Amino acid sequence: MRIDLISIFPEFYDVLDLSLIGRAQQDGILDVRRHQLREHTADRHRTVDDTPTGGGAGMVMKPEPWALALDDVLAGASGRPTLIIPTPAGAVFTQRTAEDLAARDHLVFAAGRYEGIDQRVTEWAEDGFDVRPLSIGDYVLNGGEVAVIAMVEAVTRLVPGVIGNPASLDEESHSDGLLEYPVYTKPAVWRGIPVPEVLLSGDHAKIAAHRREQQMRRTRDVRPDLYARHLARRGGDLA
Ligand code: 6GU
Repeated sequence: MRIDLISIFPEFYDVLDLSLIGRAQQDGILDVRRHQLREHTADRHRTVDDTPTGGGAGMVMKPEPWALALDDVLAGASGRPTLIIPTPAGAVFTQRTAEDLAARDHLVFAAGRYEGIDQRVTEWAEDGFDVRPLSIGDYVLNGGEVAVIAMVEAVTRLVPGVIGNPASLDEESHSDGLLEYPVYTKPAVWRGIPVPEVLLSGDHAKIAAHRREQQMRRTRDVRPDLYARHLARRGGDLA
């Protein structure tokens, strides 16, 4: 999978050289390319922002540097890449979004700063890209970079070969609309607190039933919104 990251702070993305994503790059599974948006400006100050048309607080990212940067990416692309524009005004990125994006060959992330990118860039980009404005939740960040890192991590761990043990993807939180069950390791009693006895029984059916119940309880208590949706689809409410 090819991933292009455009930002005025491409250094944010240095963390992607660590751990599993760093390894996947070394292994040639991921081709991550960082781009400095300011390289697509022509003035002495390398200006990327301007005042909002119509007035108001803050600054808006000028459209032209984005068009030039995106045209550069397109020039080296084969098909029609997916362009993700991180914005708190986007549709919410979920595990389903991650699964959808993980099946694509080429993702481009355009991280804005300030109050966002001139809206016409979104419209213009539809010609060459499948454009997806996405938010990572209902709160505001100073810029899109941290959101991009979260999305890149959620997407790339689903790409075959990035994670050593793909079975670990099946039982995790959100994979089936419920939160993950609590996990334990050795010792069986730690600082006076025992692990649930059933987990030591060796009875795999009983363990699976226990874990399912824990998932349901946790989801009901912590995320009633997810629990209601789960019940509507699958039924099986807790006693
Ligand atoms: Cl994608 N960007 C910014 N700036 N803030 C956010 C966000 C994205 N998602 C939630 N808050």
